[in-house]
Amino acid sequence: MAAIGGGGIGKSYIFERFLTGRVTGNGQYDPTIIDTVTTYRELATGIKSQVHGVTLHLTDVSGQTEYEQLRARDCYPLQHLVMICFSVDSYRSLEFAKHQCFEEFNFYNRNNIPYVLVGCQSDKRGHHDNEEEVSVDEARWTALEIGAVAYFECSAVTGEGVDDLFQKCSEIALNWDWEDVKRGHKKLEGEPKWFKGTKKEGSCATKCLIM
Ligand SMILES: Nc1nc2c(ncn2[C@@H]2O[C@H](COP(=O)(O)OP(=O)(O)O)[C@@H](O)[C@H]2O)c(=O)[nH]1
Ligand SMILES: [Mg+2]
Repeated sequence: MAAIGGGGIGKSYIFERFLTGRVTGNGQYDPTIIDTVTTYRELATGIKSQVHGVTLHLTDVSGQTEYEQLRARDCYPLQHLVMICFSVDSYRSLEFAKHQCFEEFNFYNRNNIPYVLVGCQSDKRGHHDNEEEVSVDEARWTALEIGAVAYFECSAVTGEGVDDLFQKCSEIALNWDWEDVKRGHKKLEGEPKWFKGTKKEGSCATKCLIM
C-alpha cells in the first residue's frame, strides 16, 4: 500500500510510527521522494476472525507535482491500496488531497484498487482557534465525494489510530474482490457500500470506518 498527499502533512511519520513504534522528532523536516519498505505483521484481517501473517510493502511517495511520472510508473500500478492523506489542521491540505492527489491517482488507477482518505496529525485537533481545521464530518464527506472506501484519522506523534489504520487497510485490501477487478468490473459505482445516509439528513457515512 502507498500513502500520497501534500508535503509536510505527516505521511512519513505515520510509516515511521507504524514500523518503529516511535517518531524521531528531531525537528527537521525531511522531504521524501520515494521509499518502499517491507514488513511482516500478524494482523486480525477480518477473514474468519483469524490472525493472519501479512507481508506489507509500504510506499511513501512525494506529493510534489513534478514527480507525477514517478508515481505513475513506480507507485500506483504496484499497490493493493492507496491512502490519500491530508492534515486535519489544514483545509488546504484536504483541497490538495482532493483536487490534486485524488484526481491524479484516479486517472492512473486502471486496476481499480481501493483507496481510503486519511486525516493525519489528529492530535492537532481543537488545540488552537484554527479556521483551517477540518471537521470529522467534512472529512467524511470528502471521502464520500471521492468514492473512498473509508475515512480514518490518526496521529503519528501520539500513535493514536496508527496501528488500526494499517490493520483496517490490510483488511480492506485482503477482502477486496480482485477477481471482479480482473474481470474488468468497476468496483465503486454510485455510493460506496458503507454509505447509508443522505447529505440532507446530515447522517453522513454512518458505516464509514473511522478512528
Ligand atoms: N503534531 C503532529 N505533528 C506531526 C505529526 N506527523 C508529522 N508531524 C510534523 O510534520 C512534519 C512533516 O511530517 P512528515 O511525515 O515528514 O510529512 P510528509 O511530507 O507528509 O511525509 C514533521 O517533521 C513533524 O514535525 C503528527 O501526527 N502530529
Ligand atoms: Mg515524507
